[in-house]
Amino acid sequence: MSEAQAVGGVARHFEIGGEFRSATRYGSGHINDTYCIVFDQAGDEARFIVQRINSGIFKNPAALMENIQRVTSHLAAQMAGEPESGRRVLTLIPARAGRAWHVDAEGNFWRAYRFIEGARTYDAVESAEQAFEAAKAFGRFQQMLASLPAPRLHETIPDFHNTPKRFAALEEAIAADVAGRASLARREIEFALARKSMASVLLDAKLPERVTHNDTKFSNVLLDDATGEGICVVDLDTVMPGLALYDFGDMVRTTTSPAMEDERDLSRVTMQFTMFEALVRGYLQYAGGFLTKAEKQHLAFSGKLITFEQGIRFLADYLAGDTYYKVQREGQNLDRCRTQFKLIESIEKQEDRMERLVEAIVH
Ligand code: ADP
Ligand code: GN1
Ligand code: MG
Repeated sequence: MSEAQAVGGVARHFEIGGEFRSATRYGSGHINDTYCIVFDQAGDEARFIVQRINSGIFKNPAALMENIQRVTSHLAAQMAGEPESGRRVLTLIPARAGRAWHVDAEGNFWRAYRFIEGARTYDAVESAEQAFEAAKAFGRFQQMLASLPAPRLHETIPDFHNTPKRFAALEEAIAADVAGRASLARREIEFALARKSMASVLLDAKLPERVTHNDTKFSNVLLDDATGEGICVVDLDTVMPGLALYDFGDMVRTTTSPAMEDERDLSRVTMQFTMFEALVRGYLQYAGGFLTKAEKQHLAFSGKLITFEQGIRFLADYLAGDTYYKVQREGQNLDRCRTQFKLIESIEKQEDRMERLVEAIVH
């Protein structure tokens, strides 16, 4: 059976009417397997997103899906009555057996969403307007979820943004050197070790816990094809308790440089100040209303920290022999680490100016 036929078999377990036509791999995520599937519904083609959840990484997919059900229902209720409200939040399609997910014969967890048409994601930012729109969408996402009723969301990956623990994991990976690659990454290891002291800064800053997205990379927000508006935040697996600045920091990491995450020409990797300014202004459109003084004071720093955290995660995975992130080629995780560290160097050259800009905007 082909992969497409297998996904078609899975799709039949969801409340989708019509005839299955095709399934193709979709997107560029590093963790789950995402497919775009097409059904013929009385002569019209209807698209859906079907995803196999990576249960090696998400140890409790049922709890994860409970989070997503609660979060999407809350967002939908908040936006009810707005123009195009159905395109502004992901809509889960229930499985025929009644739950929000389907478990296949091999024990894989699957889910399905309505496809949001007329919008797309980008792997790299192309304009300051895009950066502004993405940040506005993520800021609004946090704002709407501030009123999510109790109980606290499940932590789908414990200590996900605990940078000191990420650093300790890197130190272990260096010591173990299971793939024999440490000698190939000597410069990167040195770069990371020299910056250890930054790891604990956000955790020590006594910032409030909020409901956050935790994976706000630029390819996780759909921009409307016609208007450019950041119409819908996707990839909700890591929505859980966190710090607002994890989200802002990941925007800076992924939406200020014009280069791809695994770019090998490092001269292309740079923190573009105009993009940073657009992110601050876009994010604060909504987040300006609820962020505390301490959070605002750490906005500029958060970009450097999350870029550092991501760099050491890629480096640790390279040293471990590529067990976490999908790779298409040997050395890709090291290339990804290098872009992160190059971006940190670029941020380090501009951080005074970044701090001054934030201060001028928030005061
Ligand atoms: P991953 O965890 O693998 O990154 P995502 O949930 O981010 O998976 O989905 C991968 C890509 O699929 C996204 O970047 C986006 O382009 C697209 N996508 C996801 N959900 C939808 C949807 N409901 N409608 C349209 N496109 C979507
Ligand atoms: C992973 O699933 P995806 O590709 O959006 C990762 C993020 C990283 C990102 C780096 C659950 O996100 O934390 O920042 O890769 N997701 C998980 O590109 O680890
Ligand atoms: Mg994604």
